[in-house]
Amino acid sequence: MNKLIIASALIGACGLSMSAANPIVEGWYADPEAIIYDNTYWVYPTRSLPYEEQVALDAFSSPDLFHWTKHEAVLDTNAVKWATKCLWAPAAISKDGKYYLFFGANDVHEGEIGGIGVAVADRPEGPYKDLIGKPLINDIVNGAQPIDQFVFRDDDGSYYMYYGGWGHCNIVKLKDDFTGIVPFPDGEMYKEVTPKDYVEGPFMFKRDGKYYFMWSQGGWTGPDYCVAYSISDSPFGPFNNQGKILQRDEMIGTGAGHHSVIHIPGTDDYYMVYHRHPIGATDGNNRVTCIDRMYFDSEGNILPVRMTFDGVEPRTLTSKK
Ligand code: FUB
Repeated sequence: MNKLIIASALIGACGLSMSAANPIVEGWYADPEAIIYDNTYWVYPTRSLPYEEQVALDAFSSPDLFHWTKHEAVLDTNAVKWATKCLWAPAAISKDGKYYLFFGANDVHEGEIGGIGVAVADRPEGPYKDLIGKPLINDIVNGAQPIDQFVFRDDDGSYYMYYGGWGHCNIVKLKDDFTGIVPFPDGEMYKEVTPKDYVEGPFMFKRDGKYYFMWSQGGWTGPDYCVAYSISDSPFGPFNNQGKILQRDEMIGTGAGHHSVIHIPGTDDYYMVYHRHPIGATDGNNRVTCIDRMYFDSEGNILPVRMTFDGVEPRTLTSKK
């Protein structure tokens, strides 16, 4: 029995409140994408290892944000003939009974094969197979490295993908079957939506009719990596930088960023899932995945997220997403 389970049993027996510890799982994991599938929380992170060793993605599932089960190598480069390394920052979404993982591969540069791919499975735990046998986006457009995609479903049923490293962010519209991208009404395929100080790791959610766009700033190997955000009336922006909401805390961790957000259906409760460097980390890849609560003020602004070692209280789900 692991230490967390013993602790939870003891605390539960004493009638005290308990919370899951941060980091939520053992090991170096970064860029966590969190999503709810059928009352279960799923987290799909990057294995934070040297690039050549990033040849698979693991997933973690939980009924309560406390007990996590590891699903090893849900996507492997063996299933993606064009990908050899740098499996990065998956974006998870389900549609029409299928589960999709959009992923970055190969740390692509101009003239190379790689970029953003898409894989599909019958279950959240995979195994995921390459959907189209080639990258969905290989080219560098508007200066954006094709990595760090996030897939957002708007209320009208449109699927948009935000993506981009190297300080540039594009939005594209996905085909209904996710096998490609389609033009916008003005004929453009890619629109740049880069906010001030943006570096990578975009994320979007909608609350009370407003579009909350979030991203990471700074260098991910260093201590100042952080998350900032913008509120807009449109999925296309403009996205004015409204400030940092997750950043280093010398008592807890540094380089906190590349996050995602969990919204509990039917509530106004939100969680931020992110990675950070433990205090004293010596390698840029020393990144661990954590969860803390995210709150809003009465005007809808996001309040700075307080990083903790305690994490969040266990929470089971009752409604379907
Ligand atoms: O983990 C690989 C890369 O590190 C991600 O793609 C970036 O966003 C950064 O977190």
